[in-house]
Amino acid sequence: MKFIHVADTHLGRGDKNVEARVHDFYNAFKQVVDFAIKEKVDFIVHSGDFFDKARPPINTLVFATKQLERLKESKIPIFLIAGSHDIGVGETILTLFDELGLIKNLSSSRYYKIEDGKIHLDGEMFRDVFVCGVPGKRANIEEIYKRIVPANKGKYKIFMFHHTISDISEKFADIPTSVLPKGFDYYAGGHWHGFYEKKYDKGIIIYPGSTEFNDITEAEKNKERCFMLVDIDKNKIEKIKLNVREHIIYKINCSGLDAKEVADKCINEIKEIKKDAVLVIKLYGRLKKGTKAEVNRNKIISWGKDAGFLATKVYIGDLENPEKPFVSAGIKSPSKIEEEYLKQQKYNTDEIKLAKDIIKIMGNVSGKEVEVAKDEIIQLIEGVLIENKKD
Ligand SMILES: [Mn+2]
Repeated sequence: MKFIHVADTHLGRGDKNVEARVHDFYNAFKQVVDFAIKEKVDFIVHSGDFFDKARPPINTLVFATKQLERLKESKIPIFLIAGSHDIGVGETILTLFDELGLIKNLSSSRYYKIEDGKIHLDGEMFRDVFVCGVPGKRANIEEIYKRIVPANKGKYKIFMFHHTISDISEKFADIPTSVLPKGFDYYAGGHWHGFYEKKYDKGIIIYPGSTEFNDITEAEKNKERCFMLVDIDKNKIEKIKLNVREHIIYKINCSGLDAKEVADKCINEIKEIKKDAVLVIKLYGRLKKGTKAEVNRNKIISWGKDAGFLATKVYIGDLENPEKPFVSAGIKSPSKIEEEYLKQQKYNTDEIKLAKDIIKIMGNVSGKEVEVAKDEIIQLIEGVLIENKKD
């Protein structure tokens, strides 16, 4: 018996200014479905973040429905849990797909009952395989794990979850690894977007990672995207590589430059030109003159377009402005001081508003909410980019 383990497909995600990137996320999932049908796997487990939002756009729903119907026609069930992105306020669209019989959402209330303070996971049997899981909620999650009692059935047992374990990263951990229930053969992880594997109890924990690059740090850390093919009888676990859009990343040192010289320096330094790849330029160092807001990003972007790149992204987060004397503090509020400082750096009113919104979000971040804050910030920035595009 063979199954596929996939996670974090984030359907509906992608750069809103580059339509092709939205299709890249579709294409990655379609590769999984094609493979499943071709290899005649028995079932699929998906560890959450199937969609990027709890209420995805119509186009995304059309795409997902067609792919799930292909699986249904081939009699390949897909067992799934809701990830942090699938869970919105109130219901998730997964309920609809579950009701239509296109997926089995094992994190829905149909699959567990609460008795004497314990959470009994009933899961689902597929022949002699037992599959169960918990949704990617964050609130009180450690306590919830401690109350979990999975049903004891099946010859081969799969536990699906959508949390980062402390063994991967203490900093980003949602749960200590040790709260995972014991006795499973395969711990199908999601939420952590890179590949990770580790033995646990008598089984193995595996995170295949996301199927596409959700942000630049993912493309920077690991060029590969994959899903898992597991042959239960042969006790064999295989990584299946996905064919995803190439990201070419350049880090360009701008120390001692005038802001006006930065664009030309970037254009001169880019030697590797690949048609249809995403070009990522990360600027760093302290400028000698001008401010980072004065870097002519549009010149770099339009050069990238002419060179044939699908998209060009220029990041100025690590670039520093020339040293300036401090603003006198007096009895002003921190917010006022931030604003004055940003004005002095020649940012315009919209940019100052964006910066203040970001500072506000970051001021409320605790370790566990980093991903949520990151999403909020990305949305803020994308919002501004779209606004500017309209002008
Ligand atoms: Mn995710």
